[in-house]
Amino acid sequence: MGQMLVDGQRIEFSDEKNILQVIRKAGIELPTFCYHSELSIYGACRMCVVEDKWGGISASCSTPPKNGMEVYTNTPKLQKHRKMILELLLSAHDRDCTSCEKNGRCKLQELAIRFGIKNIRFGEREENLPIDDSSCAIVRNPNKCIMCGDCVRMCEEVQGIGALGFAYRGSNIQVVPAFKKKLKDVDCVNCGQCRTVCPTGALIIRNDTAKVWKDLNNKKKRVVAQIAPAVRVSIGEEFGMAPGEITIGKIAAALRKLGFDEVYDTGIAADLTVIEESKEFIERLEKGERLPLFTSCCPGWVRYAELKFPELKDNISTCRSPQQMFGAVIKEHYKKSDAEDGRETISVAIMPCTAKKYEAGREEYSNNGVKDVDVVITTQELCLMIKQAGIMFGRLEEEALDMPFGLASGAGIIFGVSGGVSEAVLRRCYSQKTSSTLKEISFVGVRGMDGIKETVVNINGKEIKMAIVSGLKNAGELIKAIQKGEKNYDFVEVMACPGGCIAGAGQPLPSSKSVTRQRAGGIYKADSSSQIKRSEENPMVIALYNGLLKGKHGLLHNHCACNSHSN
Ligand code: HC0
Ligand code: SF4
Repeated sequence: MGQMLVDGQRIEFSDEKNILQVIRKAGIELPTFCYHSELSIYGACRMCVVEDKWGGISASCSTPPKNGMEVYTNTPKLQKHRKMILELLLSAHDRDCTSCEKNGRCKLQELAIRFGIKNIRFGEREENLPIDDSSCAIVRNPNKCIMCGDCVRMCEEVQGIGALGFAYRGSNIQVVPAFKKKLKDVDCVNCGQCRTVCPTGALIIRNDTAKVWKDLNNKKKRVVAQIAPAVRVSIGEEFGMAPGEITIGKIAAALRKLGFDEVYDTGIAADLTVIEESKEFIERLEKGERLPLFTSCCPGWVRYAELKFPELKDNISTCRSPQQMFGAVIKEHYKKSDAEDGRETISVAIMPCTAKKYEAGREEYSNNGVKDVDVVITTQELCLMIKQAGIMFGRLEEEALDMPFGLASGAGIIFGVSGGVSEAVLRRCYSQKTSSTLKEISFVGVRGMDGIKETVVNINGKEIKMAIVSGLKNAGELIKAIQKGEKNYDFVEVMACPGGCIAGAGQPLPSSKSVTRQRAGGIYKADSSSQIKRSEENPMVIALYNGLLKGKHGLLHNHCACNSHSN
């Protein structure tokens, strides 16, 4: 515990690691491009500088607080310093702000306005570097990069991948994918987390809305939407609503106004996943083989495992992700009517995730060139479409989803948060089906935002060890501990994004740190108010197993060694 003076105000500190945190405690918003509390300190942008009582200047993010310290945050010297940095950044920056995707949300633009930058005294940038749009998920525009290194640290420190790095020196310095290759040719898993910290338009989500508009305007196409669990608790933020507010009814109304023919819930396919994955898990437990079972619904994680731990191939569940189960089921469902009425069904997935774009394009999810999921758009892209159409989202009357694929159990909905898949599988595996069992399950340690959660549960007399991981670096560390024999589990849930899909890179950019928790609260609230809590009790799922899926369980699985899914 200590005290320091910030602009003459006495502020106490205890576990603050740097004076930037103490200054924020004083209610002063110091500008910074490269400071993120979850990443290491880089101290490169120097916007957060402070002046001491002797006129010395230092970066507040990399200076630890000391008792009796006295700093000033807004002196003429600091104002001049910050303006100079902004002018230098702007002079090297592609300034086509009006057509930039980040217009209105760009940190550089925001600070240039805040510091009243009108003229840039330095010369214009000379060359235009090529835009890298090779990735199916992320577009990289080096002309808008300000070298803060946030993306590099995110990819390395949170995701444990290191797909991005610095190349060249001095004024030629650039952030580039490893070995200066294109993004699609390096170990990028398309998680998009680099893009969540990029302050400018240097990293943006690939925009696939044009494809959707084209199909919506074609009468010969039956355009069918599936809505992922996490979208319903975040989309409202873009329209002034609170994070966590459940807006599934408004999403349905908006999609119909946009011209979608049918509007369904990915959560029903999550219910199918619960049933298939639980069966697979119990079988493996009985045989004592291919354990731990790793979940397979997060495409960023699956790609990471393929690249970094290919030896785990047989441990990963053979279940397709809910997105891909839904795609396969929907194409099967409309096969006959498409042939009869001469229409083609286009399946559009609305996801919080950029890696879902990659997943839908994987070879195994196409049949003779026809994809199970034709287009994936993120929550943000849907917001854009809603705005383009002039729909006032907040004012929409709530509408119900369509049947037969518009009903998900609470278990299917909680997939959207880290720990949700595990909780849903436990609900299925426990033979006791009382409401107190449900409560018990929610308290065993599956909930919460920790990057690694561990729990031991007793399923029908057998002790089961589970781990729930989010963030790929955490996943890598856990796998290494398993491989060294230091850890032992039966079931491991992995989600690439810290906190799970609610924090996917395709979601609206969170306005504060508490947003992920609020979204999680919304997901659990949707579960609490759901009349059906368990996947196997969803009448639409039961009807599917008794109808369309009879003899066709293969639609729900990737190839696997056991061959037990043909019926
Ligand atoms: Fe997720 Fe999913 S829960 S990955 O986070 O499993 O994107 O929301 O749609 O597929 O259901 C994302 C969210 C999904 C899938 C489901 C799973
Ligand atoms: Fe790294 Fe994910 Fe960004 Fe790819 S999308 S560069 S893996 S953070």
